[in-house]
Amino acid sequence: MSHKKQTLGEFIIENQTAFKYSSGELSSLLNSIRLAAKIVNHEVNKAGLVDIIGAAGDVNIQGEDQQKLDVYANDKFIQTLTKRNIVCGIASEEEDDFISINSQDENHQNKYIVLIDPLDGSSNIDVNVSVGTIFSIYRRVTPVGTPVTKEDFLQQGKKQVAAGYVVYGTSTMLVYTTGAGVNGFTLNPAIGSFYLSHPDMQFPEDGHIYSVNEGNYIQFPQGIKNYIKYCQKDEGDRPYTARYIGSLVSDFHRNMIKGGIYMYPQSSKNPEGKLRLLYECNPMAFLAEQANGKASDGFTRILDIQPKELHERVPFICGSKNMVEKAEEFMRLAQE
Ligand code: AHM
Ligand code: MG
Repeated sequence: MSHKKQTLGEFIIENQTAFKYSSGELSSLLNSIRLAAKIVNHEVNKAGLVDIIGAAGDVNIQGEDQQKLDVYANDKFIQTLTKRNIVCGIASEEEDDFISINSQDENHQNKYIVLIDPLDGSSNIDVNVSVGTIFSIYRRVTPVGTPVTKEDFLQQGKKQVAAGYVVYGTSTMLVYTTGAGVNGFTLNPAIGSFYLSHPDMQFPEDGHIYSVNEGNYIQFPQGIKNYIKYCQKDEGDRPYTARYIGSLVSDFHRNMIKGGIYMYPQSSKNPEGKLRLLYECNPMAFLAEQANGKASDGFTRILDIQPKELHERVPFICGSKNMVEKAEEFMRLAQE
């Protein structure tokens, strides 16, 4: 069969045996995400048509306004993930605490933990700019059949068994990894199926795009300031091009295809950075490494960080390997 015609459903089944646990459960879990992604996509696509956009009035745990579509996406992913007896716990950007599934049933065999940002970049919705869903999957560390604990969620990113994102862009794509490379699937909205369109995605080792909210420049650490000046210097293949959508998934997706670096550093306003380690940075870092890229907090590999809190934030530098290493070098030099 030609790769171009392969659907996501077929791909998941065909690659199931390559996965070390290979029980079919992860395939089923990925299929739930595929299904929820289609439902959310349908709703996101008509955001401009129906009166669903705008703040729902709630404020999430980080003190940010929640858009109605965030709530919708959160509900749909949780509903879909809960239905099959595979997932034992879910943590979401939109939920203060983790959700324990089947915790009353001692016979349940559910092994997987899902961490999710159901609709990232949602402030972009009312201006018709791309948003995304980010997901991260682990195997639980506590015994099967017992209620999940925080320990199941606070695992280092390198323990992820799968991660991915959906970008609701000019086309909708689902991009994921199970630790054997990164593959991208594009939704054909007429048929409602995702097709393998971007097999074995790779960050170019070098790039010419830098993505950062430069409005925060004055508040950045000196190493980042110096790196930004380096990007702007008229020398060799520089200056680089600045591209910042303000939607992590879209900025990452573009940089992976074209070559580039995304940065959300610490600042005096956000001393820990803004992005969340567990359901934003770790999944993107896993994807980046699987696509020959790199992800760091400026000094440490993101996937090595031991999380302490569910909603913990971390400075995030991610993208083409040589660019991330250069930014790290500037961080190191500024420390000396
Ligand atoms: P959110 O989870 O509240 O949507 O915030 C995450 C988003 C990222 O998608 C994006 O890269 C970043 O926040 C943009 O932040 P800023 O507007 O401060 O540049
Ligand atoms: Mg988010």
